[in-house]
Amino acid sequence: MINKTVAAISTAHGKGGVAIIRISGDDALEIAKKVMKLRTENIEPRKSYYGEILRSGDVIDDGILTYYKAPHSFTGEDTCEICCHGGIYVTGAVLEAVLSAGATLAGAGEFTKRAYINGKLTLSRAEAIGQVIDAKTDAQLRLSSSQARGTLSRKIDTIRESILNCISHAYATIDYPDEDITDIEINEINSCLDTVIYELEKLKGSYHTGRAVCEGIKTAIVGKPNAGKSSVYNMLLGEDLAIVTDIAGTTRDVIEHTASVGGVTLSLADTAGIRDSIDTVEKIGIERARGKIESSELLLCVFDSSEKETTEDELILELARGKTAIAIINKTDKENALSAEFLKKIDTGCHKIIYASAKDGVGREELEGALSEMYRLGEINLSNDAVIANARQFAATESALEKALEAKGALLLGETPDIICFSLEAALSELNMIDRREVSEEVVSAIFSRFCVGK
Ligand SMILES: Nc1nc2c(ncn2[C@@H]2O[C@H](COP(=O)(O)OP(=O)(O)O)[C@@H](O)[C@H]2O)c(=O)[nH]1
Ligand SMILES: [Mg+2]
Repeated sequence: MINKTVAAISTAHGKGGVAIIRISGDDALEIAKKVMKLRTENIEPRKSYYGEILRSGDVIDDGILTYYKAPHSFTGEDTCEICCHGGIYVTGAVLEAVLSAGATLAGAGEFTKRAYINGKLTLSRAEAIGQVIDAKTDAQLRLSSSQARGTLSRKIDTIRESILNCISHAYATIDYPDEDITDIEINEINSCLDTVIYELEKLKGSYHTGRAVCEGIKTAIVGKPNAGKSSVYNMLLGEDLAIVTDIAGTTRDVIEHTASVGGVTLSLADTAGIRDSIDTVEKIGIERARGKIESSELLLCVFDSSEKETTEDELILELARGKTAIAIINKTDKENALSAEFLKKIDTGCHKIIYASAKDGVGREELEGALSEMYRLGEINLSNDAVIANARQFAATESALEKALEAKGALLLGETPDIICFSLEAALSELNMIDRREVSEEVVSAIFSRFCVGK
């Protein structure tokens, strides 16, 4: 138990209509009563009370107090929220009053951390709350809000139960070695294990989408000078952020912004056109562009279709080798001058071809569809499905799957049940890493709840 009562301003720093100062811990109500002159002594939970707010005996503001009694609060502790006027100075003054009345300033994320420690939230839900606050795109909001409500945690619970089920069946064969139940139990373990493996594979696969939505894909727009890279960039961002001119070599440095395209979050870099240049500044830009290509996962290769291909276009295709690349054949409002042979090369070298006219915003929808398909957004319901959203969760899922596959291998090889159990317990503890729960006690109680007969 944490006894220290903490407080902080829970609303954003800045001028607003109202602000909330949150106090959490055993002394929350006592502290709130010290700083507020209320009309009653009897404060009931989940009700709001109007009063004046005092600092060193002076009234500095008036506002509303709401009290949440432990454990029915976000943190699981006694919590008070004081709602005051939302000026920067007044909010700071109210916090100061709360601190002088006995609270300690809360650390970053401390309320959520307390909620986790007090068992009000699983780790993945706590992480998702952070993502709701950080969400910059609609897809990010839908996904993180669903995980914050426990979608992933519930899925993990279901898989855990299946693993526990396998373990108890395996233990049964250890506990009753003389009885002829082995074949039936082995079939049970086998089918149960198949479910576990299927679910873990599905969950692992969801990271392909979860990562694209939450963490974002490092993407570089590349092409020769004047192909229309900056125009594509602006089209995707919906703003004129990069300078577009008909002078080759306008973009001389790498510029980066985040764009949401078809639900996929792109960390999008516009680069200097790749060509041989004698201009020093442009040369540096080109070097940086090459570096950007190296460090990017996805390339949007822009080709100018109104002119015959050049060696620079060929070079772009070469640079794209080994990367995930989408070809954007731009300026389709003009007559095509690219040779059939080069178009064929693009087709072989790139995963998708989008015909665009960036100047007129044509091609965006097609690109949205392509990205949504590549990152399987159509197969996942972001508001309802369990989705792995970060590397930590992914690593645990992957390890759990490895251990489950190990158990399956042992089962197929006819290994002894204790070897199978060993891998299953390892799978369980890996999976538990996602929400950081203790393992052993669970394993024990699950086993005893099934095999208490005469033992
Ligand atoms: N006709 C036509 N012109 C375009 C299109 N996209 C870009 N441009 C023009 O091509 C020139 C170079 O564009 P820009 O985006 O600066 O190319 P970058 O050098 O690759 O960044 C500008 O004059 C643009 O207006 C398009 O789809 N159609
Ligand atoms: Mg440019």
